[in-house]
Amino acid sequence: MEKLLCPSMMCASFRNLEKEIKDLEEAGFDMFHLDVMDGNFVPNFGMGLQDIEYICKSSSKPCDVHLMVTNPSLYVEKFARLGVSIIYVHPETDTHVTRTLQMIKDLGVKAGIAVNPGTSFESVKDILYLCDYVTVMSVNPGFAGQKYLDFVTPKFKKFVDEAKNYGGYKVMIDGACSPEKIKELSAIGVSGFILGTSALFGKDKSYQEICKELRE
Ligand code: S6P
Ligand code: MG
Repeated sequence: MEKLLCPSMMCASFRNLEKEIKDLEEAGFDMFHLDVMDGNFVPNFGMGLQDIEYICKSSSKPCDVHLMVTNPSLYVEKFARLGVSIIYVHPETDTHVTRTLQMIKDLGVKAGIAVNPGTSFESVKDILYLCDYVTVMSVNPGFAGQKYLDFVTPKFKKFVDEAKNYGGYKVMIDGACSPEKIKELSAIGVSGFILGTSALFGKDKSYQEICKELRE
């Protein structure tokens, strides 16, 4: 199965963002993953509207935005207008998440949820009909460079196996996604891989070499 390889741009060098975008595109990565954090839902701050706008405008690849913010429904329209292709919201922080997911779809954007390590399949199954993508988080959201949480692994299989019953959403992994995890999880049907410090950034190899190795 074709893998969706998605660099997480909060891990890129902001000193020369334009070159980072160009090098990653030329290396063959598929989609840019853009993390937004509000210092409330997660104890950290992430990229803001201007950063997202800059990356979307500078890149010829699709971008997704991962809203790690309280009450995401207040902001989906703003991000949709910047030209992102997927908006992920956290069901844990949205009282009316089905309304938010429908709002995202009505704006012409693919709708996704990102689920915390402690959120079960059962607790979100009723909203899966509205999801085009499900990102399973294998670290607690908020920071790059954390350790993979092993207890999350069975949940990938559960979401993959159930996808056919809910309209065929795609399953992604976000958090400590190493080359070994890509191999293991793509074998069980995970489609997309969000790449930060574990597989892509801060390595001695070129983006080109890394992309080629990860595809193989
Ligand atoms: C973290 C965020 C992620 C990270 C990514 C970093 O909350 O949502 O997208 O950027 O997980 O990857 P790594 O390999 O450093 O954990
Ligand atoms: Mg993310």
